[in-house]
Amino acid sequence: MGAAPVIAAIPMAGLAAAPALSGGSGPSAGTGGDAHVAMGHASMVGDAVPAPGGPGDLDDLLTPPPALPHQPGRVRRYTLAALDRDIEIASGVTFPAWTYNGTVPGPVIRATEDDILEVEFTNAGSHPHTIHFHGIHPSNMDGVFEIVEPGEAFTYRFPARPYGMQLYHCHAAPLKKHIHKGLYGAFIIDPPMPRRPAREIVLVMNGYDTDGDGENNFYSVNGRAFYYAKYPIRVRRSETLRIYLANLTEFDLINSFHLHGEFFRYYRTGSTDQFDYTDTVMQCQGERGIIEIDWHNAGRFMFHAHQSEFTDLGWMGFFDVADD
Ligand SMILES: [Cu+2]
Repeated sequence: MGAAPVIAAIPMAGLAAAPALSGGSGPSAGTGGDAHVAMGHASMVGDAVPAPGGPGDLDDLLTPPPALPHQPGRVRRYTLAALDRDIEIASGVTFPAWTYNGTVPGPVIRATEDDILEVEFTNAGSHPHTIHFHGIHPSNMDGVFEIVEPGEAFTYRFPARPYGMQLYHCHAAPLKKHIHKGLYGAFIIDPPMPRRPAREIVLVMNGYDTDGDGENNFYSVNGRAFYYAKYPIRVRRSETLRIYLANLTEFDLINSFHLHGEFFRYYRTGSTDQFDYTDTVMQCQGERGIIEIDWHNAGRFMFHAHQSEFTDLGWMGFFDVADD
């Protein structure tokens, strides 16, 4: 093959703090105030990829808590705190985030249908926040009317339903800002009849506007640009891979997931048995679904947004499928 492909076009705004990227031939000319500056050629996968953090850093966001058997009335407790936190979202690029529990996205919440979900929320941030869950619940648990001021707390408590891939996010005004700053996460509700065994992971798609112009400069899954290109996700060919996928990208109308070399079942929202058989899905803001992959081949397979700009700005990764 020819020259290695360019993987990253780092926006101007990120450059001040960005270290030199490996293998670069120097920035090329920009195209104006909104210019993206090509940082040269770098490896597309492995250690040479410029991505923040070390291996395993995102394991708590990638791997959901295990599903529990159906037991109506059982209480599932979670504790969430809103925290202002500077986080590294791309190599050398820090974002002043508003977080749940210090990460973007926030922690994965999981319950089985008919569990009582109890989320103790403390606002330790500098702005008023709430938690709005998707799903079925009373209006006084909807995260819209009870604004939780800094230093205050609120406990959300309601039966978890319906089963499927749900999500949660802050619903304080202005909504666009509170979501974009990072207050969102995955919320899985398991069906009464357990899903069949699988390796399970969570991928939350998002973006970051680092220069305040209302457009995203970086994209990722689980919060860090190019992370799963640097650290491919290892899976076994004999094991179904189940992906709980959600789109919390602000500013852009849609995001998407495309898998190379394979097809998968896609259950939109995951609340029925209906699925599409495809290799590409599109999600609007707030949409989510469940992907199930039965691998035909071992090897290294890329996954990424099929909006090429999102791919180049961080939303891409790889599965290493091991034969066994
Ligand atoms: Cu908020």
